[in-house]
Amino acid sequence: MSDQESLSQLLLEKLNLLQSPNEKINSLDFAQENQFEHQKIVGAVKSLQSLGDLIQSNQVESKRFELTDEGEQIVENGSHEFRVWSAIPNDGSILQSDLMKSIPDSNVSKLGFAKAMSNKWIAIDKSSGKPMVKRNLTNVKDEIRVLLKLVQSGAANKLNDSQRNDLKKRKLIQEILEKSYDIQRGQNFQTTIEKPETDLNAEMITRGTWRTKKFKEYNFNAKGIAPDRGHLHPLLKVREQFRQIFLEMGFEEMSTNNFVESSFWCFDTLFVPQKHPARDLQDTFYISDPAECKDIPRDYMERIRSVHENGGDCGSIGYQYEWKESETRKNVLRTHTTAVSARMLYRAAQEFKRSSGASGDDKEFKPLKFFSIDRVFRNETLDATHLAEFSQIEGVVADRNLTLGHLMGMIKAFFEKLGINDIRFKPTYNPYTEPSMEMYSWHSGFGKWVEIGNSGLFRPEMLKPMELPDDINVLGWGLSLERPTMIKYGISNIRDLVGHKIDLQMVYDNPVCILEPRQQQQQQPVTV
Ligand code: FB9
Repeated sequence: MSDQESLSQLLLEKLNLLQSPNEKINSLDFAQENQFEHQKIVGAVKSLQSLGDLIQSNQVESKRFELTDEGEQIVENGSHEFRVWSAIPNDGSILQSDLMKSIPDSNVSKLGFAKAMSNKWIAIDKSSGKPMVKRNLTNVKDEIRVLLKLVQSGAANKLNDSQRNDLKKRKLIQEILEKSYDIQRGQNFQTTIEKPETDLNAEMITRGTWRTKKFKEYNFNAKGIAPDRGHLHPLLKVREQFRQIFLEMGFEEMSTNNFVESSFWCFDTLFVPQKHPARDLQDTFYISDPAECKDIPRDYMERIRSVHENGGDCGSIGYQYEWKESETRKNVLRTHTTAVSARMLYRAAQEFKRSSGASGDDKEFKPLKFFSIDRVFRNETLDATHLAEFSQIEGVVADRNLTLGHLMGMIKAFFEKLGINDIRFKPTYNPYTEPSMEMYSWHSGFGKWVEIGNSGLFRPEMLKPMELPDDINVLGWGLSLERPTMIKYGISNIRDLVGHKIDLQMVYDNPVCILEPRQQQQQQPVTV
């Protein structure tokens, strides 16, 4: 018979001894009387409850007092005031400072001295010019200690209200709210625990014993065993939220299924000069095989060459250097999804040229709104928030006469949907956008402005060679997926979010991430 069963048996026998059926036993009293852990009794009550109405029990709350650590100390060493009084020689006096020093814990000496004074147990005599402390009473009773011992022995009810309030005020005792059970005999009370059958088996049926057997109630509310199933990684949960936001704003997703990109699309079309540090080996992963990209539109490439060398025909002087085809054909792991945006803009420009060329008339240019969320790779120094790869989120809009105002408006509308409203813009530099801005938002938790992304209006040196109509401007902005996810899930080290060291439980236990906007419910803005 297990502990719990023997405890249940004991409880039944105790109940059986009660005079009347509606007499009750309290689980806490029963535990104290029999030196059992209350939790074990609660376990026995719960198991008896599950056997149908053998017993009746209802949860009750009771208050009781227990000593605080300081209270324990006083029971141990006497009250502060008593210790101060005791430290004074019975027949003499002591210098106040020596008295205070004689008691190691200054908290005790200070409180004790004040209390002993107010109890008129001691007095100060300054007649000698120095504060000498002497006893007023030759003997005193350490009332406090006595009362605390009573509380400790569970007899707090022996104290009167003012005594109890005084001890509470001195933080020597504290009130504990305790849940316990009042139990009494149930309709089908009996002292033998007949473990109900949990299964109907063939033998019971053949021998008909099922008729007399007691069967355990079906617990139709029992939660089934959670089927082992896959879990979306937090990054993918947040990615889905960002996707929804873009789709709500009428953006189309760009296909980003090519981690390997030519330097042409990754850098040159974006007017990133071939000597730009971002293209150095220590910043970009170059592919050794296939090292070179074959299919680059020849005419477009020549326009890129001239815009780099001398600005082409878009009112720019370019970079005035000798542009190399060999450099542009080098394959890399893309360092940003802006390479994909370049491909998309070029394709749109060529399509528009073809369609308007074919019809000859100045066809209406349909505004373009595209987004991408996918992996990019940078050969960066690894630290707590940087890996050699991250997921870039990018939005691009192409339309007639777009301005910086449109860009700011679009960025505000985008972050509004993340519950982020107070955004500040700071000028910055990107080779492919002018003007360019970093965005910052106030982070109340960190108590500082946090950079939440980058943006700009794509340069004519990038757009003209694509043969986009002159008055088409293109705005773009970008941020990472990891940063918001780390903030949302309160993760400070990127290695706890990505990689073989992450604790899968965190993935299982983390609810779906909702980056919902403010007006829905007074939710805390997503702290950036
Ligand atoms: O994500 C970034 N910060 C960020 C974003 C969101 C957030 O919380 C959200 C609300 C819930 C919290 C933080 N950053 C961009 C800012 C910094 O973290 C920065 O230090 C790191 N940046 C990455 C690049 O690091 C080298 C983040 C990454 C980044 C930077 C720029 C772009 C995209 C990602 C871009 C762009 C761009 C510009 C113009 C046109 C088109 C695209």
